[in-house]
Formats: sequence, structure tokens, C-alpha cells
Amino acid sequence: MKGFLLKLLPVFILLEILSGAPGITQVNKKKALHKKNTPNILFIAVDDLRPELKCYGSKHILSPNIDKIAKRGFLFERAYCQQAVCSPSRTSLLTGLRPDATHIYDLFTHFRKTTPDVITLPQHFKNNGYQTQWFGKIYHAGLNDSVSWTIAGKTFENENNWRSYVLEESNIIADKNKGAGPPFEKADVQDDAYPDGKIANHGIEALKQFRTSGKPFFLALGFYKPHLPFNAPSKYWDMYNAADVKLPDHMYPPDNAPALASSGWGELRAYSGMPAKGELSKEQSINLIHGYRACISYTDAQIGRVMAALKATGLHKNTIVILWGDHGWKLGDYGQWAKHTNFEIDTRVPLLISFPGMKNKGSKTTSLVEFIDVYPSLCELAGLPKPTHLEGRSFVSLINKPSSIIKEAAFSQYPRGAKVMGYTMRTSRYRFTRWQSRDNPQEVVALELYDLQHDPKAFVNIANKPENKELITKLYKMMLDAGIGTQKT
Ligand SMILES: [Ca+2]
Repeated sequence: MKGFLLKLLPVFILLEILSGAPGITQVNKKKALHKKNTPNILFIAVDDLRPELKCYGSKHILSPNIDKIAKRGFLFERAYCQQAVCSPSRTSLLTGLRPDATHIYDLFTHFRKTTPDVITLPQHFKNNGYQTQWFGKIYHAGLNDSVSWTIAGKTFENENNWRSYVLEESNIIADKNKGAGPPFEKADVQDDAYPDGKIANHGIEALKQFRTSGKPFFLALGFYKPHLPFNAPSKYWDMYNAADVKLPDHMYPPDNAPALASSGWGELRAYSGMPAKGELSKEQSINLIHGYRACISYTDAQIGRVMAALKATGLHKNTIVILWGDHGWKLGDYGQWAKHTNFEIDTRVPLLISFPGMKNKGSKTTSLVEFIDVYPSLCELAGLPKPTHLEGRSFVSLINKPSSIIKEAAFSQYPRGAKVMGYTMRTSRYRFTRWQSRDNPQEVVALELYDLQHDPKAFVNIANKPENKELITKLYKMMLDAGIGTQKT
């Protein structure tokens, strides 16, 4: 541990002194350091995990293993994905580019079609001598990028639908419903009856092999839960009592919000027994919230198994652990379910990092950070040069000084069909969203403004209040100055 710290210190000192784009000297110096240090990367993605964890202040959630990473590491209170849906968010993080640069706004288009030569995060580590391997969901299902990896991975999931049921009755329902079965399942089975347990098993085996080979590695483990359907072994359901589940206190859209701000939550409606229109019953809502919590604890336990193996192999002494959820989620909040909006609740994400010898263990920052910042940050920590295409900036300085601020704003976006794109900007106080024409960025379709200082849950859109006209002009200028939403899409 000490040795790692001593070797890493010069990198921090160097980077504290030098700011902005790395010069040739810095890159060469870092390359030289990299040869000596070569920390491994354990890259943990959790699908549809909103920051509802004990380490994020949610006392009702049992997430001891993720909490342990926070305790030994560093937690980002205000981290934001760039688009609140799987593939665009993951593509953005893994390429270091915003959706307007990847042109990936949907779940079907591969980024190699739109940005054929981009060097992805794992590919960059591969190009710098790392063994890179994945299990589970890193890229979106069916959109793997084989050049990112030195070792082939495995999804453990049926690629064309979300069937991971183990109970016969669930599969019978799914067969009748073109693959979409019940939205949750409770089964008295072992952890590895479902994909996430298998992913942990393979991750553990991979760690053992990396220990034997002694080669630096970038191991990416993408856990599926708490994505729908909320399937988990019974013991995780039994950790919670349905009677304790409280429904959100605001089950309708924000006051004065335009209709396109909301989602119709078609994703959940596609599951068996869910209404095609209208609200869920109270019982359905409680069962789903119960299932989501069970899935968090189930995945948390798998992460705990992997972290125990990291320690048992001794690799924890030289491994950077990063954990992220690809976007937020609504569990009846605003009367809606799933993601697919520009709301704070969908764009805000869990993000944790831990590495040997880090300063300020167990600290948090409220500085805004974005998923596009992950790529340059991991480069900095591993002593690799930062590719010039990256749109984010490293957040490593925050770890050394949690009270500092590295960004005035975080940006996300969401399309509404072929005609409208919504750009949203989070500042330390406000969330400002501008829905505009995709053909003509000057043309405003609708505006939203939430004062999160006075309305922390964003219940009231105040964009149309005359007294906020100047503020909106100022916020829009900030957006334009950052180059957000200026182009046709
Ligand atoms: Ca997702």
C-alpha cells in the first residue's frame, strides 16, 4: 500500500502543478511513471442504479458492500450522465464524448457507425499494454466493441430480450407475451442462478488469472440489476418488508412542466400485468419498489464477492476501483417509472472511486462532475496520456481537495422523436432545460427551470415566471458558451 502511494504521489504533485491540456513533457513524464506503477482498473457498472444507497444517505437501503467502497474511497454527490438511457449514457462514458459528438441517442446504433475511429476507454488501456476484459453489460446489449478488449467477454444475458427468469411460471408468461414476462420475480435460488451471480463468479476467476499472469488489467464487470425485470433471489427480497415501503410524496409531474418533459414509461408498461395506460395500483407500485430494493442488495452482494476476491488475491494493493450506475430511475416519482427524461432524478448517477493510498478516504464532493470526466480521470490516475478527443476533464483534483469546484455546470440531453432535443444544464443551484428544434437550434419548443435550492425535489417549473426572464437568458448563455445545443442534430 505504502509503496503504491509513494509511486503515485509524484503523479499527483505533477498534476496539481500542471493544469489544462497536457503538454509533451507531461505526457512523457507520465508515460515514464506509468511503466513503474501500472495500477490495475476494476471498472464496475451497475445498470439502472439510481443513487439510492446507504452511502448516499438512503438509510432504508442495504448496500453494505458499495458503502464499503465509499468508506475506503471517494463519493461524488453530484455526478451526471449525459443522456438518461443505457446505450447513449454508456457510449458517452466509454468514448469520453457527449451524445452530440457520438450521435448515439438510441439503443440500436453502434458508435462505430457514427465515430468509427474513436479510441474507447478500455481500448486506450489496451493500447497502453493492459489486458482488457469484460463480463455482463458494459456496452449496451448487442453493441459490444470487440476492439476494446484483449480477452473476449460474455453477457450471460439473452441479447434480444430481458428474460432472465428462473421460475417456470415466469417463463410461461414471457412466452405468451413475446418475451416480456412479469416485471419482477422472487425465487428461492442461489445467487448465481441469475446472470449477476455468474458475472461475479467470472470476475473472481478473471482476478485470479490476472494475479497469476502479473499483467496489468482493466476488468469491466457490468451488473444487470436493478434493471427491469426486478428478479432476485428470495433472501434479498426478505431483507425488506413491503409494509415499510412508502410511495413517493409527489406522484404527478412537476407543476407547469411541459408535456414532453415527462416520459410515458413504455419500458415498464411492456411487462406482463402492467397497464398500457394510466397509473399503477398501490400494490403494484409497492411490489416494484420492493423488487428494486431487493435487486440493489442482490447486486451489492455480488460486488462484495468481487471486492473480497480482489483483497484475497492481494490485487487491491494496486487496483483502482470505480463504480457507476448508468443513469437514474423513477420509482413512481412524478407519477412515472424508469428513466428517459431530463429530470434531476434521471440524470443524477452514483459514482464512486477508490484506490490505494488515496487522500481523504471516505470523503465526498458536491462539485458537479459528468460521466465524460471518467475517461480522463482514469488516464490521470493510471499515468496514461489523455487522448485529444476527450470532452471531459479529470476530477482527480477533487479527491485531493473535495471542497473545490471543477465545473460550473453539468449537461445532459434527451431527444423527443426526430424533431425535438432537450438540453439540460445543472448548476450548483438550478436545473435549466431547453427543448428545441433539432433542425433549428434557435427555435425553442419549451423551457423548464427548477430552483433546487428552494425546491430541492424539482416540483415546480418556474421558467414561465416573468421575474426569471433575465435568469433564463443568463443560463442559456452559459449553455451556449459551453457549446451545448448549438448544432443541428
Ligand atoms: Ca441502464
